[in-house]
Amino acid sequence: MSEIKKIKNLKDFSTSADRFEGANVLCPGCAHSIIVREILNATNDDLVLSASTGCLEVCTAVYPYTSWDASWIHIGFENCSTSIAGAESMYNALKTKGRLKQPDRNPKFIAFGGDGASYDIGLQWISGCMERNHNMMYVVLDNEVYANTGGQRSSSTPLGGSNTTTPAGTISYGEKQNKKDLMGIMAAHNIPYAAQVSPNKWKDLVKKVQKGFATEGAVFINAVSACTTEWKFEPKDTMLLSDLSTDSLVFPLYEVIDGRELNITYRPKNVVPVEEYLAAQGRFKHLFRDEYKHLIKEWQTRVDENWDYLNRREAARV
Ligand SMILES: Cc1ncc(C[n+]2csc(CCOP(=O)(O)OP(=O)(O)O)c2C)c(N)n1
Ligand code: SF4
Ligand SMILES: [Mg+2]
Repeated sequence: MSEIKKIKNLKDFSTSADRFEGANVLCPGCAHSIIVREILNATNDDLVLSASTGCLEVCTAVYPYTSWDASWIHIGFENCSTSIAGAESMYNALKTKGRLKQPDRNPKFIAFGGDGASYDIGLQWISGCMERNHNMMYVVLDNEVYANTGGQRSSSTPLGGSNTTTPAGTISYGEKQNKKDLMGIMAAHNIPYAAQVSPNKWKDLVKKVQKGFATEGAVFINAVSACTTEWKFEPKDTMLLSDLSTDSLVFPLYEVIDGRELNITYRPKNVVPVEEYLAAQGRFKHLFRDEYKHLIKEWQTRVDENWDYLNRREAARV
């Protein structure tokens, strides 16, 4: 068992163990890089990483350069999860056979995928990894859109969002479907640990990731990742948007242990109306037109109902 890394303060945390370099071509203000740094800086252990195709991969591995100072593989949407599960299985087999020179190093096996890769295309493969309970962490960088290919909707895209395949205009308010509850689906695999995180609440994120690293078995993390380009906000406002997403309860922060015990890990002192979250992003600006304003109410109702549901689950421990 490796030791849990001690973190003194934000400066110490943000400047330690840089295995993901700032040199990359992600858009200014992209939350992907902040989340990845927060996760990797939560441990000093060796890392075995994969990334499916998407902004994170495309912008950090422009041949012949790389931003990754760790074992890292770029692989398809489908097998980003299983490549890491395979590496973990191989590691265990070699350990069992006594063929590892340093069997006590306890590397961390982490797969990163976007929402397109995870909510849609790679879903059944992730499901298999979780069901087989591989000792790995799967992280979704959830920006609610296929960002890297120009902003197509995914099954994570929320109601009323304007995207290139569900554009808002005179005859449409944009996305017609509601966002898929991937956290619920993954927790229903009864895996040891599933959690939702956001980069603005870095202590909460680190605590959960370290808990995940200390867990024997499959861990699923859904990270809200504000996208300046597709959500349409100024790069300087990434943390403001992240605050709005957690404080409006659009992205509630919670964990589910063994598919049963649900704990809410952040309760905003002042809950922000969902309207403020929507108003801060260009992708929702049409919702403020008279004919679409009813959708803002629909949003608020859904967010309230979900919060109520999480609270009841927490109280009931089922
Ligand atoms: C099977 C497959 N289908 C389509 C593509 C084309 N493609 C490359 S990146 C990308 C968008 C990825 O979206 P997401 O997973 O949400 O990551 P993001 O770029 O938003 O971070 C798509 C559709 C692909 N590489 N593989
Ligand atoms: S398009 Fe969005 S996810 Fe992609 S690099 Fe830019 S801000 Fe990040
Ligand atoms: Mg995406």
